[in-house]
Amino acid sequence: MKAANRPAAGIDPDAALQMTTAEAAVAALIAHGIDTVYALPGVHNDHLFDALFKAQNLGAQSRMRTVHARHEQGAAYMALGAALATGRPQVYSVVPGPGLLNSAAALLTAYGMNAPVLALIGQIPQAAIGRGLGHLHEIRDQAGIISRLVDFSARIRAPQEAAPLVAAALRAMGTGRPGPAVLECAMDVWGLSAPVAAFAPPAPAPPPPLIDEDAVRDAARRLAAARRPLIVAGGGAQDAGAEVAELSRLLQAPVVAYRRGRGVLDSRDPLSVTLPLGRELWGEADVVLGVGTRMLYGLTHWGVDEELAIIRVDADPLEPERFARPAVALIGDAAPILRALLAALPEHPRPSRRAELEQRQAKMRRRLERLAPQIAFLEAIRAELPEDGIFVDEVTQIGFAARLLLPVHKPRTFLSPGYQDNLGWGFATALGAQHARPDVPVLSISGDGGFLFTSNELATAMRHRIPLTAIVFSDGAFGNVRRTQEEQFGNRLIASDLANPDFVRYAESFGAAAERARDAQELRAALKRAFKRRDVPTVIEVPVGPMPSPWEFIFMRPVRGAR
Ligand SMILES: Cc1ncc(C[n+]2csc(CCOP(=O)(O)OP(=O)(O)O)c2C)c(N)n1
Ligand SMILES: [Mg+2]
Repeated sequence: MKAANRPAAGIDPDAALQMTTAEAAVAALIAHGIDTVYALPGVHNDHLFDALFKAQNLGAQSRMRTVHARHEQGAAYMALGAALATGRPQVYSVVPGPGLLNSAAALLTAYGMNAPVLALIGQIPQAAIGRGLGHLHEIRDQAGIISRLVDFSARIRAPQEAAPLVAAALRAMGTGRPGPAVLECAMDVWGLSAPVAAFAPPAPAPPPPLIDEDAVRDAARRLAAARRPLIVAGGGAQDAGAEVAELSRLLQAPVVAYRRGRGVLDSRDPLSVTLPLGRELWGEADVVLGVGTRMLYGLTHWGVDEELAIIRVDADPLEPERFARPAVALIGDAAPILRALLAALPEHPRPSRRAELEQRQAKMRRRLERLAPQIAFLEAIRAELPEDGIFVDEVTQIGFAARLLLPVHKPRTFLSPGYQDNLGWGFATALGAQHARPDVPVLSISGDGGFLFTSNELATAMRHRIPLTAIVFSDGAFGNVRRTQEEQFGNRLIASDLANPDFVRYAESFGAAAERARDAQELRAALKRAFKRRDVPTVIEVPVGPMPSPWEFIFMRPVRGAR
């Protein structure tokens, strides 16, 4: 029996057992292969935590771990990081009202990133929901609020509903466009006890959507005839790295990636390009193949015209037509569709574009030398972070530069928040990634602004012995905002200077290892030490000055269409 389909140890799958709703929900999660709940408890969820207590003592194969955080956003970001690093669904649980809202930025980010995160949210007593009596943590229309944040949500109203709703939520999270889901449960319902089928077998996965063979042939014909094909890879291509690489080789098509698509094609391949060179190539392309990407930059910044045929591969049937109807839309998971496309493409060798792309990469690289201070730090990071180590990006100067310049070698090793670009997501998300992937080093980078959003979770890293390495680039400012005020608002500086703690002493006060690195060389040495520590987190403070702006390489003028 596969690990994911196993009933909890000692449970006869066919017997009905007296169980609480909470116990049934936990047994169902375990049966679906979930092994961790990131959580912050409270009275609404007491029965759930009691069920989690009992589940931590089950046999090694069916044990559930509970990892408690110090703020609900920390718990939710940790689940998000674990989901992104593993590609598997992850769970968090918090109290209703303020607990839900505290976790909402992470839930929003999970939605934007199509990340399979299941939230178990408490509720006031079932009979009081909707009456506005002022129960603890009551919030008006919690179910309505949730339903605007995620695509699948439901309330568990009885013990017998727990396992089927867990199964339905997990299935919805992995069907079509993946994404988060929420299950609510009233505080008195978690504790209700009834005979429950001990183990609801996971609902069979719906058959994958049939691949539209006509559309595949059409796409293959267009790509085969293209003179300057280009591939744009997004987050939806992360599990199709081999297929994208093969298509790129066959077509000699460069692959553009920015935030979520980094690592799909190894940066060492000269056909692997980031945003600024991607824009040049977009201007020359006759056929663009978008794989698991909204293609926002191409479609809305760089421009489209009649000469450009667009082919979209997307798990979400609504996505390809959002901006404009593409020449061809292929709906479903990227890997099987690209395999069908590869099978339909005639094998006719094209002249190599390797030398051309090497030369153009070198030229672009010379332009990007403007970002020299950032590049020096990124070189130190790449030199020490192993190929399969995970880099967690932030909304900070080094992060912006990393999206353009950090070589990324493997899928799921560059975690970036996508279009939410929400400051402060990084540290707690990285903590979840490191918890779920103890086998590889995870590196979080933050500015001094973003770090203090969730740095309280250093206490969680200590409590659960998570050996994350975190760099804090400290410029005493919301540097990105300050630069805008300097350059565009007559140096009228407001709300952008920061009073900081001593980050080394701050981290040490939690029991973490900490040091200060004054330049790229010192950072490299500090990283070498940090990645060897596998028992405590490490914080490295890097004091920095203002850095050159990356924005000319990100928000760029159109290269085609109505300019
Ligand atoms: C949730 C959220 N709030 C506010 C912002 C706006 N914002 C973008 S960058 C930035 C400043 C970042 O400061 P810091 O983390 O110190 O990085 P630095 O630019 O100094 O390197 C702010 C406030 C945002 N992107 N997300
Ligand atoms: Mg800063």
